[in-house]
Amino acid sequence: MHLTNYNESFDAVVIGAGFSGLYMLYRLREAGFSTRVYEAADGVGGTWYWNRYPGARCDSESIYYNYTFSEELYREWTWSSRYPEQPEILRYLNFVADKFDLRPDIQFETRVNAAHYDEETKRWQIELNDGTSVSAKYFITGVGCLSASNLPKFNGLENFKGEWYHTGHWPHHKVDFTGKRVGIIGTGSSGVQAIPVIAREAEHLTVFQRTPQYSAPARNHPYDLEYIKRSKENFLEIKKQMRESQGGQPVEVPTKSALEVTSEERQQKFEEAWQTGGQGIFTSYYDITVDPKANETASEFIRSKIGEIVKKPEVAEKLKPTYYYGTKRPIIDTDYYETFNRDNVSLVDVRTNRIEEITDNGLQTTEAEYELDVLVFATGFDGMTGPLLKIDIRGKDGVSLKEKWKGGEDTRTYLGVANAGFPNFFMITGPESPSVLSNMPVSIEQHVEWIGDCIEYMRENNIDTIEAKVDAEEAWSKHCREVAEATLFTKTDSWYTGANIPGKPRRFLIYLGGGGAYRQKCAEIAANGYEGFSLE
Ligand code: N01
Repeated sequence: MHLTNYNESFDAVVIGAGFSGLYMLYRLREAGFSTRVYEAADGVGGTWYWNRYPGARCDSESIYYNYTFSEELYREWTWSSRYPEQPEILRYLNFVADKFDLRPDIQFETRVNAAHYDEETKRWQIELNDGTSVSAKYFITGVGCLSASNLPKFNGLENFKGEWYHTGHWPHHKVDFTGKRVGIIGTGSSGVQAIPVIAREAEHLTVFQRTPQYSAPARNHPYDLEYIKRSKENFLEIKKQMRESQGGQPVEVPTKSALEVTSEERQQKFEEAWQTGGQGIFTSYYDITVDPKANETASEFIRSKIGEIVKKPEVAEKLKPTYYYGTKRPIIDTDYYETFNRDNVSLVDVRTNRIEEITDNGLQTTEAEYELDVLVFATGFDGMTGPLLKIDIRGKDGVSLKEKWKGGEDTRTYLGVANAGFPNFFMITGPESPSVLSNMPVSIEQHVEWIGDCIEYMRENNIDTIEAKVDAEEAWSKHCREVAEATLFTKTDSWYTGANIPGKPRRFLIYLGGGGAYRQKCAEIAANGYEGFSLE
């Protein structure tokens, strides 16, 4: 493709109007760069626009799951509860868009099909799905890590006479389950949130489970006004702690091994975390995700809780996971295991009772046919690289990102933000950055600010292009893999490793060195004149 008739040209084009794109637009516009955001949806919100399934809510505490770049914004917005539901988070992002008057620079209902780097003009040529094209000096993706939904290829879906939905592309109208026989495939975070809510409405809910999951109670509750007032007063301290912390939340860093304490002490700690709700078990001891024996203590604690909660022993057994706890995203729930005590809920283990096909009337497994009126796919996403590879992104010599990453066999980036061979292209929370194993808004802000500073630096120093060097990229990618290999994360099949997508090469693409340390590293690289980059 060589586009010459640009409809418009900008300093920067950003894809996506979620947490990433909104702040990137604000940051660049404040610095005086002409910026256009393209967004496929008809509104802002990104993840929180699309994931409207019943029960969708955040699993980071709300007072930390927001922007901290503006104290005024932090003080103006008040969260209702510890883990607010999707509509409230979407309202927040709309509030941000209105407060900073972002909409005039966002073109909605527009997809970027392709972005090609033109070596002559040193600009990106960006092709949109309406047939027009624009050009930009800087091309920035804010496409998220989990926006390419995964609909597994089940034979016969086209014959199904009922309604079907994917949690990641939920319709905007209310889906009424009343009096209906509903089936749900998938028990990750989305399934675990949706199952209790659908079960309360449906005539019958059949849960098709491939891998049982560890989940802990969220113990969501409304915030009291005094707590909110204190958090606003302590804004600067909270912001500092979030930015310096390992995971983007002011959580006490565990200093003890699960194996150096007595079993009574450990049990008490896990029990306290269980009663408090949230991710406390995951952060209880420093070796939970690195030492199999330490991991087993937490895994067994949750399995024993499942045994206590679920009344039918054969159902409880099916619900007990065996993989290393925490190496798939630790889930927090409201009444998940309890839901399997309801008379209108049944559990099918599709590892032993395999799904053969979707039929006109429901779902056929190797053992039975389940008649269904509604089928819900809570089957997740092609994570990390999926959203980027949906776009035809080509750098120097017309090489595509897909080719550069060898179809996923050799995905490598510099800092998760840049790619050798792709000048002036930045990825917000790209592969090999802390992204999904940190509190996303914090990691997003760090990338946006780093990219914004970099672009300002280029303007001040009359630099046309910035491009990651091959050896710097190689070293970063190797470091990323070494850190991951020292943990149990790489030992489990999960979307973190790409194992959820048939045929996707297995590669762990999240930087596990900690958000605070990563932030420092990025700052040092910038302070040293963008070490590891060629600037021309
Ligand atoms: O997706 P998942 P998700 N046949 O990949 C099953 C974030 N998130 O949408 O485990 C049968 O975790 C699959 O089985 P298995 C969060 O980061 C956050 O739930 O692969 N089953 C699994 O059970 C999360 O981690 C929140 O064996 C099939 C399920 O589908 C990420 O998004 C809320 C199958 C997919 O689980 C993804 O979560 C929601 C097949 N062919 C999501 N293919 C918050 O709380 C897949 N499965 C903020």
